[in-house]
Amino acid sequence: MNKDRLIWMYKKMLEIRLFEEKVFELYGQNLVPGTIHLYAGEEAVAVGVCANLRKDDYIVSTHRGHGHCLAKGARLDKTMAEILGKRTGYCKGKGGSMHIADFSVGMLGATAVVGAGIPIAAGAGLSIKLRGTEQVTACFFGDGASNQGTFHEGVNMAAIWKLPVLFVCENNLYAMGTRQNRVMLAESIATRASAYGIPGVSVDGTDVLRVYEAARAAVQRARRGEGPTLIECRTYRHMGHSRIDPATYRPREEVEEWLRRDPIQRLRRGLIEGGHLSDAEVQVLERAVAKNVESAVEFAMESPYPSSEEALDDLYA
Ligand SMILES: Cc1ncc(C[n+]2csc(CCOP(=O)(O)OP(=O)(O)O)c2C)c(N)n1
Ligand SMILES: [Mg+2]
Repeated sequence: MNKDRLIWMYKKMLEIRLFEEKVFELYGQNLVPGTIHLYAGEEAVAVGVCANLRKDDYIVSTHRGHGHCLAKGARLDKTMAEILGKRTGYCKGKGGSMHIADFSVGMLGATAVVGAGIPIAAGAGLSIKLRGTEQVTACFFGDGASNQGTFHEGVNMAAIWKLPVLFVCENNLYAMGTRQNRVMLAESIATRASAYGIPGVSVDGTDVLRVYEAARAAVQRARRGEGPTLIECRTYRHMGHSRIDPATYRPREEVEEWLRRDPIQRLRRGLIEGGHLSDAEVQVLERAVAKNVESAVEFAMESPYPSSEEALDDLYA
């Protein structure tokens, strides 16, 4: 893979991690309304997929959506402002963490309703097909969402109409406190693809290169008009389900094993050992990313809250 793309992927993954560390900190200071679902540990999924997408391609996100937004090119400052409920945010501060959308970069939106993004992605795929634009839609969702009826209906329709959609399952082994093996007998979610007559692949979601390759093949197939692919990325969230969940239901050895497989540290080692960047160059890059995140926080902190008179603006009635 070319060096620029590798570096872009490292920067993006790190940006997402540092951005969310700030969100976590600000939450602790009572500056984040609602709750937050952090993506730490799963960055390689959003970044490996979005590295294959054009600006006019679409993504559909979930309740754990900050990483998807940033990987698709949403702005750090407007994303942070939205999370803090500020008027300068993507939804003028009225959506918050779980409802960010940025149509200008093809980010069609996050949703708090588990599995609800799957039919939306199929619909976006149908729109692409009717317009004949060779765009694609990548739909992110969790292992839990793959047990919803929307998964069956959305994937089946996309399959029969050969819609250009990547169904990207972030299998982090848990849906809130419920382990995957308690609610489904199939070990791999990718095997479900055969029920719809489409390809299903399962990859190590902590290795951004494996995710990138799987997504590349799926994007090529979609742009050729051959239909959707189901990609299962085996990954893990470093933190609890949401900010208030201490995740005591997870065995310590399991957590430690996955922490050792941190996708960001993994690519960092690869970049240095592969001779793409020196240790010093990596540090320069890391400082630059941290500075960008810092500026986003400053922007969001200095921005005003929406006024009460604006509460009903932009609402459908
Ligand atoms: C339709 C619906 N049912 C239940 C919930 C409550 N809920 C929020 S997140 C979640 C777990 C989702 O698990 P998964 O799809 O694996 O995504 P993850 O949180 O692991 O990223 C549940 C049950 C919801 N938001 N929507
Ligand atoms: Mg899950």
